Amino acid sequence: MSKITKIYLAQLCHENENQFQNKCFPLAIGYIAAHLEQVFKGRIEVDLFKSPTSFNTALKTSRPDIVMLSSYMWNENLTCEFASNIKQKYPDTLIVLGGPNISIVADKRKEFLLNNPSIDLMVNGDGEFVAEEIVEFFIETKSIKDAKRRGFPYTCAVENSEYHIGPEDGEHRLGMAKDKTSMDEFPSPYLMGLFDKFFKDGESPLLETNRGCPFTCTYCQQGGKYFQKVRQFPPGRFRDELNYIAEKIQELNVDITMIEMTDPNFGMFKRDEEICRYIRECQDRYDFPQFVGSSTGKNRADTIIKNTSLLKEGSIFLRSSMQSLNMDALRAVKRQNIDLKAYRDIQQDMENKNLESNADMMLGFPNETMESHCEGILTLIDTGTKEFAQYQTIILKGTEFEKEEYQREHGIETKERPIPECFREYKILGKKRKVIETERIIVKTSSMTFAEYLECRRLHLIVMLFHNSRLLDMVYEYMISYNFQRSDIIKKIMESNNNTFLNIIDGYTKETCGELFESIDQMFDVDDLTNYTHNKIFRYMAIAFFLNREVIVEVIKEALLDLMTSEHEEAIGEMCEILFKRIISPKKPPKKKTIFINNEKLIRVFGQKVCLEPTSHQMSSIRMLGKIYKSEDDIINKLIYHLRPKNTVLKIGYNDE
Ligand code: B12
Ligand code: SF4
Repeated sequence: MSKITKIYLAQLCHENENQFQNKCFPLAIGYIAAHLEQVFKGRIEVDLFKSPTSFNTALKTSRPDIVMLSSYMWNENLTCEFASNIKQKYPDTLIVLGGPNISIVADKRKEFLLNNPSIDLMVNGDGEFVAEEIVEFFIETKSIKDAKRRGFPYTCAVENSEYHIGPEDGEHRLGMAKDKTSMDEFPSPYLMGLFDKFFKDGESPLLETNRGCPFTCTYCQQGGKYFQKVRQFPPGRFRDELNYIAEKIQELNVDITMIEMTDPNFGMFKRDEEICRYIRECQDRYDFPQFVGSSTGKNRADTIIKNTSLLKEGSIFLRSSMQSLNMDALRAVKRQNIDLKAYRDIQQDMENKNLESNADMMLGFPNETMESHCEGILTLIDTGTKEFAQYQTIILKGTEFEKEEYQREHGIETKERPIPECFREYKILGKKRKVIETERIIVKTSSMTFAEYLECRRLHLIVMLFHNSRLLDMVYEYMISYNFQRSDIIKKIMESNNNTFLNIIDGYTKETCGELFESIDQMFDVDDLTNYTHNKIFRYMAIAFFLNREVIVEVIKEALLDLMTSEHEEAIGEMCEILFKRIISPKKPPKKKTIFINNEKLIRVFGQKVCLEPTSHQMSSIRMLGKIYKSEDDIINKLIYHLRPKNTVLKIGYNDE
């Protein structure tokens, strides 16, 4: 009888005190494992890992024939550490690295492989069919040397960092290869039970209904030609996966309330109507998912709104990824946005349908200036954008941005920053290893100085505190009824001279600078990196909301008094008392409160009373995260990162809304 080939697939995630840094199922290795199981039924044995601890335990007890590792920017160094230690212990094990975090530049791939000689093969793009070819070959030959010489599609080895691309480019790709399992027949890791062991961790199931993106953004790994063709899984498969997940959650009685969609443009396709209908059916039957995390499409807003409004109210966030409103910057990153008038109409339509939206904005694009970046955010605030994801541009592997010529052309300068919660000392196969993950972010370009970059970061914190939290909702309504714009108060807050508030902002700016390093080597010299590895904006949000709540409300009051005439003083005072009560306390479960209004001006706008109330998603998040992040330190440094800004204040309703 021939020997069963043992394959370990690991999509590792940093863990601290048994908590994972990112809380999603390891979908990529699930797909690869599902396909391999189907093809090599009975000839292989697969095991999937997300936890470095479990992976380490498994490796200590038995030798795998093949190890398949997924590389993302948040686990690259951890993954390479494992690869190196596995190779030392088991030199005959074939080690294959894949995933989105692989350079598109052949020289850079070569450099990486030279630095990581334990990695035998490195695969770019879709992994399923290439993994099949590699496993098939290795079962036959058992030779690492031959596997490295063989030339699998989009695969390289240190001896040859150019890709081998076969006569048919699409032959190794799911949904493009002729005579291979099609999208319709492709096995689901959920339905095969491969993910059953991950439910107990209480993380969000990741689901994919399509793959590929028709857009071409140069800072994004999905913007390359390789990803342009969108391939779709049948909706029925998604329905079955969702119901399977909902039933598993009930059966195991675990606290999982949300799913995360991987589709780069969720809701944008006509057939997404069916997908959304299935989500709604599941919500009605199982009260799950209470929240759907997704990156919604970049155009066809009417289709997206129509489709996603089928879901339960408040259970999805639409992401209007604007990134920038500066045409020169957009041209430099080959991105097209919808025009602002259409965007405004969409915000209005979403408001009418009670849909929440979020706009992605990126800092650090070529040709972007401090003025255009800040103006862009303020303009979007006035169009009714409820929340901003304010990203810094990272030089990601697999994108145009990583090319030296592109960086030179735009005067791009970068710094290394430790990724929050991705730092720890591990014991890997008996050896102690300090592992740090970093991101290389743009802090200066030909059009923006470093000082201007910091100024933009200060605006980001202000937007996070006052706008993203929804704390100003009531204030905005009041201001608009007196013909002010929302951005007027944000501009005033930017000019605030409240001392305690300025100290908070200064602390944030100092720590923002302090977390920027020239290289990863410098980080190893720091005694305790813990203080550098928390997301600064969320840390300062916790400092502001949980330790300085009265200051935050004071700043709003001062800004309003400065903006509006003295006849509003009483109304402002009463409104600020309500705002104070909206901010949750991390240690007390939030409760519903009804507040009667006295001031005539306020009554005219809001009616006789307001109701402050936690949403059910907020309650369950606070319950779940409260069990994990209990210490003062964790509450300040980690809680809001996972809770999300919107959940830091109670929902507000007017009269009996
Ligand atoms: C879901 C998701 C997340 C989740 C976490 C996902 C997780 N736990 O794995 C959340 C929401 C937390 C997240 C956050 C971020 N993400 Co994200 N995310 C995604 C997303 C949308 C889906 C990932 C996925 O599961 N796809 C489906 C699977 C099947 O595809 P896949 O991962 O590419 O795997 C296939 C191949 O790569 C290959 N493969 C993978 N592993 C292996 C291994 C072997 C051996 C082989 C042969 C092949 C192979 O085969 C797989 C099947 O075909 C992708 C974009 C996308 N649509 O893929 C971005 C993406 C992974 N994210 C990205 C980024 C940049 C981020 C953020 C930094 C964004 C930000 N600025 O904050 C943060 C970082 C968070 C952090 N600090 O940890 C980048 C990563 C680029 C890189 N070089 O690593 C991506 C690719 C998007 C992009 N903009 O380019 N993300
Ligand atoms: S940023 Fe979004 S739209 Fe642009 S290429 Fe990436 S996934 Fe597609």
